[in-house]
Amino acid sequence: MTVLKSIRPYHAPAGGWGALKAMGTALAGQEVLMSGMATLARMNQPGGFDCPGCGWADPKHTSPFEYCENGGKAVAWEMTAKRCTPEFLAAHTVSELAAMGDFDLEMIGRLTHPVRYDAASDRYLPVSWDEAFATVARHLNALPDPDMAEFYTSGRASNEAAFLYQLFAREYGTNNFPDCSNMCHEATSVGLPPALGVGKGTVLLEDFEKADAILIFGQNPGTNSPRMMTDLRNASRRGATILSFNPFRERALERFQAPQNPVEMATLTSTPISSRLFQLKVGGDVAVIKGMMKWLVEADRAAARDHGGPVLDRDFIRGHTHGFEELAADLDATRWEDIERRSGLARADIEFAAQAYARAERAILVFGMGLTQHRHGALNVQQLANLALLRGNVGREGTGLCPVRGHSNVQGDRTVGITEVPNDALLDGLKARFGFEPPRRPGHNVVTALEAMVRGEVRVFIGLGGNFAAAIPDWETTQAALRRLDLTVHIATKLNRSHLVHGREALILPCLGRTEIDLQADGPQAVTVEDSMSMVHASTGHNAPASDQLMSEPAIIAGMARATLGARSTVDWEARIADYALIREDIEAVFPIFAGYNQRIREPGGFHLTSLARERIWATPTGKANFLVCEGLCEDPAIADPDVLWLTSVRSHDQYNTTLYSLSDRYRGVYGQRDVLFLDEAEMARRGLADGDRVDISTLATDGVERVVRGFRVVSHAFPEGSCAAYYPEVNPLVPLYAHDPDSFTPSYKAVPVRLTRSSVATGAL
Ligand SMILES: Nc1nc2c(c(=O)[nH]1)N[C@H]1C(S)=C(S)[C@@H](COP(=O)(O)OP(=O)(O)OC[C@H]3O[C@@H](n4cnc5c(=O)[nH]c(N)nc54)[C@H](O)[C@@H]3O)O[C@H]1N2
Ligand SMILES: Nc1nc2c(c(=O)[nH]1)N[C@H]1C(S)=C(S)[C@@H](COP(=O)(O)OP(=O)(O)OC[C@H]3O[C@@H](n4cnc5c(=O)[nH]c(N)nc54)[C@H](O)[C@@H]3O)O[C@H]1N2
Ligand SMILES: [Mo]
Repeated sequence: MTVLKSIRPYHAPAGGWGALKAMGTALAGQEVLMSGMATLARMNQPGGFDCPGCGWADPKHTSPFEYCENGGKAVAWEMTAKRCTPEFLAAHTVSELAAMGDFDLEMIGRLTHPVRYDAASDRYLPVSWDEAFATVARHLNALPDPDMAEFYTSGRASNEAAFLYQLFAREYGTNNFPDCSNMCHEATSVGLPPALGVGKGTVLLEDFEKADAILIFGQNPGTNSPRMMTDLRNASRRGATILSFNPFRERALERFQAPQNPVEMATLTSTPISSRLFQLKVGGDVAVIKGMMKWLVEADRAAARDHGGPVLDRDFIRGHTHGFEELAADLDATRWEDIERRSGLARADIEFAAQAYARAERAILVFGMGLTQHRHGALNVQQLANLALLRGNVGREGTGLCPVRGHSNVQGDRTVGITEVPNDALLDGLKARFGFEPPRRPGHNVVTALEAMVRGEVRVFIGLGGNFAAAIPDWETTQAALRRLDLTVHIATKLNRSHLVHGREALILPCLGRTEIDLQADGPQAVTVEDSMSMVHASTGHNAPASDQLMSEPAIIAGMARATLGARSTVDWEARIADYALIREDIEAVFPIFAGYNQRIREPGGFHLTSLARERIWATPTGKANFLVCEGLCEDPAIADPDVLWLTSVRSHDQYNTTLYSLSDRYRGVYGQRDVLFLDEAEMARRGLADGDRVDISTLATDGVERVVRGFRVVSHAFPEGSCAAYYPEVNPLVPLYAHDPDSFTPSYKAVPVRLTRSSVATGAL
């Protein structure tokens, strides 16, 4: 279905009939309307499968309606009746496929057979599974150093698949585990431990029922975790204060009509979500948070002088924390005029937010990519932790930090060992269980893997899911490096860009999806996943596989491992594939927090992996929760150009990362196009531009390399000064590889300094 290009402001609330209609359209578009509805009834239910969409938690008492518009789309995309067959691939050269758009590639449908790249015909041709595994083995065993191979993971992989994957790579000899979370919540995983002793969130779903205030920084729940809207709506109805900090006025942060609520649906009413929306500048979060903390500290001093009630949780600060004096000194030294300039918000507005936060007995601080994907991502997260600690909002009912994870099992993959910097406990655990000596050298993350590829030090790339070539920054350089590899291997469900940006030899290995029956020697298998709130539960597919040639992810990994390691492996791979319960026993042996794994996943809703910070036990060097000072307001001194705009990249309502469900973005009023630049009218006027004009966007780089995307249509959107936005991944060519957080290596996807010029290209290429 072609949608005409248009820009039409969206006036309705988020959710509602529009959401139901969109879900129906997605299922019908994939020709699975009836079977899709039946499948959705099993989603997030006991004995059913875990939604392959986002990582938001499932409520304990499930209603028969535990899915959302975008979960529905994710299922429709996996269940599609369309197929990418060997006949289709034989009929198209890779160069022809590469000329197609990402949306059209995905629309070809599910991959049905393993294929290998044939350079002579420039086509992907069928290959047997054994031959495919032998190819992987030949390349890996030919490398003089195992660190010349990269083992990428995307966060949809189950715990069982991820554990086997790291087992294979470590027995082979490397810790090179670039992972999608390196581009996502790594700033959380790296930023939080020095503050709280844990790198994960500290809330459970039931805390949302008790919080008096919920502050949402840089996260767009209506699109990226729509099931969270139910929790926000309930909180709003209870009278909780919801404050949002975002350069965009995201519709779902304003008003929501619950598709599960018959009254709102029948009467076309909706629930207001945010009490206030603070439109801050791109990258202005540290300034806002420091401003709020400055007010809190000063108000607390004033209260002490006037014998009023405390504003800070002084007992908690005294008994549980370290570094308060240094934080207060830093806040005293921070001037309001700098805070206002850097945040784009008036002092009165920041004080309003601080007062609302101070009035709440219990508060939850939610955050997403708007906070993590910055050069100061870890510092952002740490300042938010400071804000929580000042009022004792960690480790108490109805309070906590809530990083909203992306992929449905990105958190679980890290828990079961996908990490390039393994600790001794993990390595010793592997050695004790399996008897081989795992490598102790740190491996590569996404950025260091790409740097090594650019230097020519990598020969083989294996991707467990995902779309690496499209998700990464700096396409011109990084995609060229991918093309120079000896072998690229992708375990995937659908054809995507990464399969076309391939090495000299290439394999696409098609796997089962979450909704499909995984039948192995000992019977049908379930897998397990961990959600954003550290709940671990089982997922069982019930649909017939898209093709009888598909293998499960664990089976593909075991196939590669057996072919590569042969007799030198100490692992009985076959037994583990026959019965995944054995893999869970391995996980339990290596990670004691999984004690009783196989029994506990039988509990409805699964089990919780304990978080020490939730119990106010601080696994930090000081034994306390630490206030961590960040100097200044995280401004980039290298960029002094007065014309600079800071470009952020966001997801549309109709995409799942690099997977496009359509070219439209309903809530932001964009239809049939993605090559748009959201720009404020004042910034347009300053540049002599009008709504509808086309511009080229180029990066103000410090390495002299030209990075430009052309022909983007200007769309008027109210932003604070100096901020603008476009869609991910269309602007990834603009993000320099060097522009990453020095602590967490998270690329600065949410703040690229750019300049605009009127475009000579009449229409966008998209
Ligand atoms: N339907 C759907 N669901 C998804 C995904 C998807 O693509 N589609 N992706 C999944 C994944 S992997 C992830 S990580 C999550 C992502 O979910 P989110 O974290 O919501 O991701 P984004 O849409 O990238 O950006 C979040 C918000 O940050 C705001 N923002 C941009 N720059 C700044 C800034 O400097 N400061 C602040 N405060 N805000 C800023 C944007 O306007 C946007 O509203 O969702 C997951 N769920
Ligand atoms: N500019 C910019 N860049 C970004 C971001 C941003 O906000 N802005 N966000 C970053 C973030 S948060 C993330 S997480 C990354 C995402 O990076 P990735 O996780 O690498 O990308 P996805 O688009 O989620 O991967 C989609 C592909 O996964 C495959 N797939 C789907 N289901 C399955 C399955 O069940 N098994 C297997 N094996 N494969 C499957 C399909 O082939 C599909 O094409 O992108 C990052 N890049
Ligand atoms: Mo993500």
